[in-house]
Amino acid sequence: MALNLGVIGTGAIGREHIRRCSKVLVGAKVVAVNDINHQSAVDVITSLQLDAQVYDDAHELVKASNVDAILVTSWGPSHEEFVLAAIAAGKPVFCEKPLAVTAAGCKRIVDAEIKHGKRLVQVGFMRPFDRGYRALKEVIDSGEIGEPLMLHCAHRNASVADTYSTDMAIVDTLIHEINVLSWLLDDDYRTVQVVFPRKTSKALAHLRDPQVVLFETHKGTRIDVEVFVNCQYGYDIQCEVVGETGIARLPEPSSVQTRSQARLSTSILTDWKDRFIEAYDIELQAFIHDLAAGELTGPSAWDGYTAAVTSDACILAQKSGQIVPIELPQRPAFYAR
Ligand code: NAI
Ligand code: ISE
Repeated sequence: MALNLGVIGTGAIGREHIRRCSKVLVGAKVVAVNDINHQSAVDVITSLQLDAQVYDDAHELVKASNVDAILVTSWGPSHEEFVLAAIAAGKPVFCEKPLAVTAAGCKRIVDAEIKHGKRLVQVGFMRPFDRGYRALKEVIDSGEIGEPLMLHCAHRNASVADTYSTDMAIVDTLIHEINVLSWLLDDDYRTVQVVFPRKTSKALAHLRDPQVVLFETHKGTRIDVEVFVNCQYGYDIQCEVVGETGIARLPEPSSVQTRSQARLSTSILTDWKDRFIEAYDIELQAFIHDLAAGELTGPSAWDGYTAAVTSDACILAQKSGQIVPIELPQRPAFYAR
């Protein structure tokens, strides 16, 4: 029997997730949608020709008797309220990153879930589902390149909205690397420093761009992540792992190579929706499948919480220019890997 989904937030990623749950994935259908912009909710069900009800009150959607599970795809500051409401109703919830905008908010969700006694929350960290990162992890875990010593990474967006601020480079953008790199290395972060290179003339006055985030892990691995959100040329995610005996790189997304007009070329994607399209499909299919099987296994509320603790330290490091310690709490048995 199909899982009935209620979706809160019908903006860019909300529409994408509604489309994939309705047209691509198996085992679920969208029966209810909500957005503070009523017309946006109406437009999405009209354009996808869905038989779904529009709710003007998200809490009524959460409580609706025909809604089995919730997708939270609204703006970050509203996530905590809706995830807590889903837990209070005893309903599973897939929440886009960030789980909550503060570590304290994430902790409230962790506490509510533990009190409920069973995992209900999956966070929308899709990179561990990406074919390229999985292949990279297999190489690292196989021991082929020895112990990882250094990682050189980049997270580049062609451009960002005028409302994008310097701290969003951490909480909105780097948060994906915070999640995926600790998973990749099976290691935790110990310290962070943020340095600002020469600023690009393509960024608005209020935004410091690019920035370089330098982590040290507990095992001593050094990681540099360049976050550059006005790079102009495309959406480009890079990760190179330097090991004791070799180097492994995240594969480029597949694209046709052409030989034409005396040039050899391969196009670069421009949109996160396309770069991670398969990973989004897989993460949500896993959520639907795991619920049918009775146990969630994807990125947990604990992963959302530790990412928020780490991003808080990154923000302090942005402001102080200093090396800031990252003190991650002990993982409870409830969230055993
Ligand atoms: P968006 O601005 O395009 O859409 C957000 C929608 O939520 C808007 O339609 C807005 O009206 C609605 N909304 C805001 N507050 C609400 C509330 N209290 N109740 C009901 N509806 C509300 O934003 P976008 O890009 O879709 O991002 C949404 C979330 O998804 C963010 O947390 C963002 O970080 C995350 N995201 C994750 C991505 C990923 O790669 N995993 C990619 C893009 C976004
Ligand atoms: C956006 O919110 C995302 O989550 C994308 O994956 C990321 O690449 C982008 O920088 C964010 O703004």
